[in-house]
Amino acid sequence: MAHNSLTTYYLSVEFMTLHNKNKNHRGLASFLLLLASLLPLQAMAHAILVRSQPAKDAVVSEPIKQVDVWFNDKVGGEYKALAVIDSAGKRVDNKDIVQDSADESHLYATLQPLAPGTYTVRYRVVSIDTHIVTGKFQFTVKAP
Ligand SMILES: [Cu+2]
Repeated sequence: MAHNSLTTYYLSVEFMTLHNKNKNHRGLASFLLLLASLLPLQAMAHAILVRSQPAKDAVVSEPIKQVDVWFNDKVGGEYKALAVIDSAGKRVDNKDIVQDSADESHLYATLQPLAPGTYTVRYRVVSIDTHIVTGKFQFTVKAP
C-alpha cells in the first residue's frame, strides 16, 4: 500500500480536526489542505458516507423499518455504531447494527415504530486506513 506516502495528508487532516475550532490556525490549516490536494488521490481509503436510506434530510410518510448507510469503501467490522435518536434525545433504533456480508460498505439497523418527528442518525465506522469516521444526518417522518 502507498500508505506511507500519504502520511502528510493524514497528519494534516488530523491537525485540522484537532484545531477545527481554533481560528488562529486557519492559515496553517489552509496551507496543509493545499498540500494535501497535491498528493495522489488513488491511495485514499478514508471512508465517506455516500448514501443512506432514508436519505439525508428526507421527509418520509410511509413507515420505515430500518436505516441503511453506505460508504465509499468497505469499513471495518469492529467498533461500528449506528444510532437513531428522536428530537427528545431518545434512542429509537434496536441497537442491532449489521454489516452486510455481501457488501462491507453497507451497514444497517432496525427501528422501533417511529412517530412523526425529526430524527438524527449518528454513525461511527473504522476506515480500512484505520481512521475512525463519525458523522450524522437527519430525516423527518411526517404523518401519512
Ligand atoms: Cu482516513
